[in-house]
Amino acid sequence: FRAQNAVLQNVATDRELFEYVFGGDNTLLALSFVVNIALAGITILGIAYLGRNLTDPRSKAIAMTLMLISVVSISSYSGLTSGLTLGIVEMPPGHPAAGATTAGQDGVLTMWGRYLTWTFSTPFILIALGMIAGSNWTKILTACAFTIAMCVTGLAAALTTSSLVLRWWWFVLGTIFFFVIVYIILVDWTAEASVTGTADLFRTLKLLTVVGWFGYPILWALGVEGFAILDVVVTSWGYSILDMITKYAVTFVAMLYIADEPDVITGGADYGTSMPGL
Ligand code: RET
Repeated sequence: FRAQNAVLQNVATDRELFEYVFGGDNTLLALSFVVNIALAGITILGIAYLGRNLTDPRSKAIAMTLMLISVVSISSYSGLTSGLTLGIVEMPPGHPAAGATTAGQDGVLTMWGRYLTWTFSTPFILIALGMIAGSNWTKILTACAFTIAMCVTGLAAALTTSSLVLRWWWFVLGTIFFFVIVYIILVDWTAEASVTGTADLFRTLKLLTVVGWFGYPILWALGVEGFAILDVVVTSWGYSILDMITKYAVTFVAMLYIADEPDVITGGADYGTSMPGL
């Protein structure tokens, strides 16, 4: 019981974490959260504006899916900003940041809310990409299941304090799941997009997505969770900038295209958006 109590006393509250981030010396870290709240808000409004004249049911479904990416994002960054989804986590023996202290407590600042909310945002990115490619639900939902698995293993890797080997084991598992997604995008959806008539749009989106998504595990490994080469401010800005590419840039590229050429999608699945007989 005494040991448990000691652990509990070492748990930082959301208010302590909020004060640590916004209390003065960490303005850059705070900005890396707040900027994305603004960008997600602008993106939601941008989609509403660009999509105002859409009539094609499949284009509307894609626009709605794109909007949900930023709906999750604005919530995710609100969680980080409020301190609710931040934590101070002690690294296991052998980790380069073992023995570190943050805000007077043992451990490093962990933005675990990022890994949690990727679980909800990345499926919408993949649903939108899969629909643009004209793929079927089997492949779209397979990609979604693997991205959820990938993000949850990332969360597990970040929060595991029992052993260094197990932290990296989670990371390896997540990377294997990631390769399944990369395969679906590069092989299946690329082929399907050329049949569907969206090859040009898909090529741009694929580039932004695959290159952007590779940045996340690299940043995880270099950041404070991994080899601790980058400090938490650089890591956080890294993720925030990657989010700008993989979410907002992808959204605007897709929306501008769909708003301009609503009948661009000529083949592939219709996802139940059309009503037979009407
Ligand atoms: C983790 C660690 C485990 C191994 C791998 C990872 C990959 C994460 C990725 C995240 C993408 C996030 C996006 C968020 C947008 O909202 C979890 C870092 C491979 C690819 C696009």
